Amino acid sequence: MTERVVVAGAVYDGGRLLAARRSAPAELAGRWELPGGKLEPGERPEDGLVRELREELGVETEVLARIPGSWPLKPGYVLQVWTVRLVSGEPRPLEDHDALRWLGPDETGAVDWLEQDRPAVAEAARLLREH
Ligand code: DCM
Repeated sequence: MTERVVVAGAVYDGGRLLAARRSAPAELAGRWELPGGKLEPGERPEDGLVRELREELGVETEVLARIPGSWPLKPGYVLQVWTVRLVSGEPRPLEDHDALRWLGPDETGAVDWLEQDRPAVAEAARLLREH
């Protein structure tokens, strides 16, 4: 069986990283994540990520680079993460989220991230600090 890919974005703007609090499903609600979602069959990861961020946050984005790694989710799914630049719009929690926060590079420990997002968040914060 081939694994389905969940794409997520480390969205940057003004030297800060965007964190999104999930509102569903119940077992994930209240935890923070890098926003994204499931790729459609045949969809390029970069295209799927731009689509998901448009649907979930109402923003236009540009995908910059892959954060190396692939993290297991529920059986049959893996998480892959890209850095993303906000191009236009102000993110709003339109779908799947009930709060958003912009975090500076030394504030990323301030929210309760989903376990599977933590390695990518650490790398995203390191990249922000290098800037
Ligand atoms: N997911 C995750 N980390 C992310 C984004 C998503 O663990 N940064 C998980 C939560 C869901 C699945 O991927 O189990 C699909 O996400 P969604 O419901 O947002 O499509």
